[in-house]
Amino acid sequence: MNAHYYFGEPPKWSKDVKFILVDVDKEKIELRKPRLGIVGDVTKKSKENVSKIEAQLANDVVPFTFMTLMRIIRDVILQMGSPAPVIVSEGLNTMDVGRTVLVQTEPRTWLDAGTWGKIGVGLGYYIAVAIASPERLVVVVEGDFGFGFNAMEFEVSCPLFLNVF
Ligand SMILES: Cc1ncc(C[n+]2csc(CCOP(=O)(O)OP(=O)(O)O)c2C)c(N)n1
Repeated sequence: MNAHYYFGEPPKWSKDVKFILVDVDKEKIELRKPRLGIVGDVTKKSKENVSKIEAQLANDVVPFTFMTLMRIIRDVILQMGSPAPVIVSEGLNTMDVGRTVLVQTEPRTWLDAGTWGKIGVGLGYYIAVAIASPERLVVVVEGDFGFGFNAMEFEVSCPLFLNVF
C-alpha cells in the first residue's frame, strides 16, 4: 500500500473501498489503518506449509492418498536425472498440487493447462513434446476428467511408439 497504489487513498480509490492489509511490519498496518490488518511473516508461514505438505507426502498408506501417489511420481522423476523428463499436467487438484510437488530440475520441462485451466490440452501436449524432444521422457499426470476429455489422443499416439509414461 505504497505510492504505487496511491496509498489506497481517494481520488484514485473510492473512499468506500475496504482494504485488507497483510504485512510483516505491524507499524505499516497501524500507519495505513486498513479495514483489516494482518501481521504475518510469509517466509515463516511458507516454511510451516512446507513441513505440513512434507508430512502428507511421507504418509505411506495403501490404498494411496493423493499426496502419496504424487510423492512416488516426484521421486521417480528426480531419480531419472538428466535429461529430465517433461511433465505434462492437467486437472484441478492434480495440476495445482503437481505444480507444488513435482519438482523440476531443468528449465522448459513443464506444460499444463495454464492460468485459465483450459482442460483438454494434456494429451495433445504430450504428443507434441514427444515428437519435438524424443530424447526426453514425457510424464503425463492428469485427473480422470482431464484424461477423459481427450483420451482418444492416446490411441492416436500408440502407433507412433512415443516415449511416454
Ligand atoms: C475445457 C474445460 N472445461 C471445463 C473446465 C472446468 N473444470 C475445471 S477443473 C475440472 C475437473 C477436473 O477434474 P480432473 O481432471 O479429474 O482433476 P482433479 O481435480 O481430480 O485433479 C473441470 C471440469 C475446464 N477447466 N476446462
